[in-house]
Amino acid sequence: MKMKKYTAETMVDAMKKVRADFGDDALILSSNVVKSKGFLGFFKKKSVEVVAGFDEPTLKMEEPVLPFLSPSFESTDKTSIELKKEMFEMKTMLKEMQQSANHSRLPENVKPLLTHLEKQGLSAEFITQIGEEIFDRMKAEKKDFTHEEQYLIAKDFLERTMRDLPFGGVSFNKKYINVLGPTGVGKTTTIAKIAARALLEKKKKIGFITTDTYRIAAIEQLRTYANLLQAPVEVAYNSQDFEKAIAKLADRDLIFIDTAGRNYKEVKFVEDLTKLIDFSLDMESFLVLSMTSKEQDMKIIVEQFKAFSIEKFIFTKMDETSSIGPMFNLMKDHSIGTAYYTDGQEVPEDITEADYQTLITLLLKGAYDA
Ligand SMILES: Nc1nc2c(ncn2[C@@H]2O[C@H](COP(=O)(O)OP(=O)(O)OP(=O)(O)O)[C@@H](O)[C@H]2O)c(=O)[nH]1
Ligand SMILES: [Mg+2]
Repeated sequence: MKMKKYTAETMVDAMKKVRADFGDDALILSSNVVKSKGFLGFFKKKSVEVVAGFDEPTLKMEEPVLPFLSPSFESTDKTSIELKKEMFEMKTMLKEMQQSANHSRLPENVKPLLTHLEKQGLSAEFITQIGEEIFDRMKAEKKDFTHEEQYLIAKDFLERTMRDLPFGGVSFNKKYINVLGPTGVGKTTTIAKIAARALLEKKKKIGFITTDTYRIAAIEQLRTYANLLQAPVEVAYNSQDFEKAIAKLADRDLIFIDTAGRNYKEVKFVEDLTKLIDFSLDMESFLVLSMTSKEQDMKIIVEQFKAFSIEKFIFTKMDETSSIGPMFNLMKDHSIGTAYYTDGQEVPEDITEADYQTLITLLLKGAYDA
């Protein structure tokens, strides 16, 4: 993979540069907003730093390659996919070895807890830290701990890791609530749930803008919810429409922005968003991820959206999984907390404002079930 780092004033400019070099198939490997120090805290400048990569096309099978006639075949082919795969496998193996070495230092009665956390999909690093903590405390107190005592240590460790991150639903301090995320994760349904609660429980005047104009059904889906809530919907096909929608909904307390689910691993779709939505508005942006997605894919999506100042995550489809470890891994790795989690299709019932204590209880639940 070819990689290159770009710095630009805005995400849009950075994306343009990436696209000029690598085209539509570029992958964003990381993105960050960097602030220059400025003079005595004045003249601070924000810029966006993006690392992008491009996978070079590998050998096509139909190419007449005769390995025995070409001594370099094995090595050239290996440099591409094979090597990357081997590296990945080796890293995974090393991690597992390190982890089991750590586990083997621990007494037998700690294993059910660590095995439970593994099943929950908590990262090896996280589990090792918890194991170490229990081990150190046992050493210090020169005794084995009961399951209850271990549970409390794990709970305490998880709480310390999570307590400084932001948790809880919309703040109601910002007028615009922007909901982003890949296809089909539950963005529109979740918007309807949050909006209904804002209207029913907080008596807010709500409105909607949808920028999801790729499918007629998407507009209709949002309209159906908006009609039930007797709230206006504006459709924005381009940035001019978006500005007009903002003006039309000026009297609203809260405006929910629904976006199209696209394959956001591709730069061009992320770039489309920046062209359409005015991210400089007084806006809270949430990234919606489904707990049924693969963790590796979620990680890439989070990287792609980092420069959008994601306030918090929203995790959906909790009802369709029994392992919620990846949620903790993502929060810890990116220092982003969680606003809500959803656990069903019913609007507005199936949504809960997240707090870390409840999530930790859910993660540890069943640790000692035989
Ligand atoms: N089981 C379950 N299903 C959910 C949950 N949230 C949403 N869904 C379902 O997931 C499907 C997709 O939901 P949408 O809200 O249309 O998802 P979206 O992200 O807006 O989809 P696109 O706009 O196409 O990207 C629908 O069938 C929802 O009912 C949840 O928490 N649990
Ligand atoms: Mg949608």
